[in-house]
Amino acid sequence: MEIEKVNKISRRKLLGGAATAAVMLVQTASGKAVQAGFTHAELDDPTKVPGVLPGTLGSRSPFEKPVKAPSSTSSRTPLQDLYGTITPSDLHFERHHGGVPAIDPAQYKLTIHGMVQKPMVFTLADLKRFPSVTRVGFLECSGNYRGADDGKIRPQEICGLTSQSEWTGVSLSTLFREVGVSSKASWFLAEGGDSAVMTRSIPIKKGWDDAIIAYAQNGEAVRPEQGYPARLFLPGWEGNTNIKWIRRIEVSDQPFMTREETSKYTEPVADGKIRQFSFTMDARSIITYPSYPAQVEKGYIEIRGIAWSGRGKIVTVEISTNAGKSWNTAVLQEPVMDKSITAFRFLWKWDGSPTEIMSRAVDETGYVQPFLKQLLAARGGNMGYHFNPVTAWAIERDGRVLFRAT
Ligand SMILES: Nc1nc2c(c(=O)[nH]1)N[C@H]1C(S)=C(S)[C@@H](COP(=O)(O)O)O[C@H]1N2
Ligand SMILES: [Mo]
Repeated sequence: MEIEKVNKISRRKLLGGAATAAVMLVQTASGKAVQAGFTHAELDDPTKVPGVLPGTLGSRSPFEKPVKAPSSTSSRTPLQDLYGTITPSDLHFERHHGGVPAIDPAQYKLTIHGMVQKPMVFTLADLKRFPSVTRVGFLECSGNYRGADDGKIRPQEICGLTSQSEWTGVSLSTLFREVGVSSKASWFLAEGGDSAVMTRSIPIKKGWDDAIIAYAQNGEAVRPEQGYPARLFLPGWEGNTNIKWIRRIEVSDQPFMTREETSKYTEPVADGKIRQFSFTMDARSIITYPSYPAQVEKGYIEIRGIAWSGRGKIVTVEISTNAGKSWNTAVLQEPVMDKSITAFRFLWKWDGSPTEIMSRAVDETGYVQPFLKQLLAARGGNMGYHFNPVTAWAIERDGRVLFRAT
């Protein structure tokens, strides 16, 4: 049993008493004491043993071990292990093209120049002096799709390049007013201070609309992996345009045609042409419970999942429990927010016969999440960026849950 495993080393043997609670927490944070665990006495009756004293950092229960799934280019959020809509910051997906840079916040600068009245250089302290804004929003890499034939893939593999945070920073429009952006400007370049020096051209309209230079994430400074000390956050737009470690903005009257918007982050379409500047993330949803590797039992099952759209609010999530023959409406958990992840649920009574369950999101523009077949038809059979197909889960006779392509 799980308890036996955690019990191998006694916490008291390891630390010699409650006075060393702070030491234990430091060790826990570094991962060393995570498997240290508890004594039998503690687990049998926690009311008979004094607990650990308050410390300097909290930590997860050693019984809970959600982890990102890393590759050399990204690491994916364990969507199947999460609840609600906010991704814990240490489980936010990561995608970086040149690693995570070390940036001293005291040295950090953001330069804004080009078609402006007054080019300016802002320190981090300068950015924090401006009026601040906070909003919840999802971030999704446009390369966020993986399928498989054998069915043994989790939501993490299928679309774990989606996460959501509460972001705080200064509106880019505030900085635009400060430098006096020209009325003739139509684009700006955003440049990162990492070894990839990632650059993207963004229409100036988005900058005036809801773009944020974010220096905080979920109530604390932005994490290094997410762009510390400051990143561009463009609500609803493809992850790649959300330049991390942002150090320069150049205002212009045309796009800059950088590598990431010419050779990459473009999609083939059916007539053999290539679609460029496909900024908005289309509506998508996924059932996160039950999903692989869960096994379910006959009777009532609360189907749970998340839905989001880069175009605005989610208005409906439809659920099918008979492989798409008929659809029911899921309950959306309030608050349903603009360009944000919305949680949904649907109470289902499984009679024990094999079937397929799936979810389909509809956003406020009327856009309906497509099936994989429809997407492939529209893209001339090519896989690529901006793949948001309906995901189905096969429920086997023995209750095992497996991925099914739609
Ligand atoms: N400077 C810089 N910004 C970057 C990247 C990068 O490699 N360098 N990767 C981009 C890509 S492809 C994505 S999907 C998002 C990922 O953001 P996250 O790592 O905070 O989840 O950051 C974008 N911004
Ligand atoms: Mo990305």
